[in-house]
Amino acid sequence: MFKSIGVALASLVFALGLGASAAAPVAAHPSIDIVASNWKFTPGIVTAHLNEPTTLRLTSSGGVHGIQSDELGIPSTTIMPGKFVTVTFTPKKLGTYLVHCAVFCGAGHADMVLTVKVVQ
Ligand SMILES: [Cu+2]
Repeated sequence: MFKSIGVALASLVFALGLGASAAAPVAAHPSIDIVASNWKFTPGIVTAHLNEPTTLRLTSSGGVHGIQSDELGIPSTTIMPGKFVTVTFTPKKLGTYLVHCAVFCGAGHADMVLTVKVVQ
């Protein structure tokens, strides 16, 4: 008796879980997690779609970094260790954009680049 209730509950929770994950892509626009560190972004290359909002969820695993791009419409955003900051932008022009780290972070700062590919 108790066993069958447990199984029924487990299947219900499982079904609800599937329902939620199946609905998520329809409800929200793309979100990409990016980890900044000394001295790179991981992933280093991300893809966004023309005229579609994309959210970047940024955090740092070491050091304070930042991004900013007038061309992509990304406002100046500081990335702090252990915290998440989100920025949403809508690219208006196709192309490959090099977004340099916007906060001086030491020896590798000049080479710290996030590549954003804007595709159709
Ligand atoms: Cu930097």
